[in-house]
Amino acid sequence: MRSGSVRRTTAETDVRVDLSLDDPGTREIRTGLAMFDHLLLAFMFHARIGCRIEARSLDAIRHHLVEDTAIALGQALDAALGERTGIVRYGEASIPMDDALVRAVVDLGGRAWSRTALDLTHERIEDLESVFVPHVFASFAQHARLTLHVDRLAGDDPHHVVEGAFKAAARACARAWAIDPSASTSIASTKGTY
Ligand SMILES: [Mn+2]
Repeated sequence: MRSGSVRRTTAETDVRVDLSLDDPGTREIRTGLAMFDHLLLAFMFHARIGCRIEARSLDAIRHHLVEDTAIALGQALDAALGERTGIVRYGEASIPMDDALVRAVVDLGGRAWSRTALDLTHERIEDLESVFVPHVFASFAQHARLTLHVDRLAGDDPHHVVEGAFKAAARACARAWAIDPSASTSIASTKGTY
């Protein structure tokens, strides 16, 4: 069973994340930001992850809360993936949501990189600042040691675009960490290591 737990406590936030890649039984998410909870739940649901996420702001600065939650999520995923043996490694998903169409492509080979091109022009989406969205993906990718490219292919409604992005990233990730039954070696790299 691939699982990871992280407790990250700083002067700014207190974040606890428990993830289970292979047991989607429970999903409890509380960050205090409704739209962020909504997006994280969409991610966990579509990645088929069981999770408990409790994030509390200690300094009332929203940027810190969102960033530290993404860092803890990435660290918990890195722990859950372990040696990353036997996995497909790459994943891709394009997800429509009415007017919106978003593509996410993932590499779990240990290279931390993120590029988010969603063309968000609204300052806020519900109670979440748009500028946080690429920062969440970047912090998550850095600490999970994965490469993530997210592109808006179509769409005007920013709620649909952003929700589509989280769902696409989730489906791409789930495909990438799926166990590959045809893998001839346990590491999906010609180097024999990530
Ligand atoms: Mn929604």
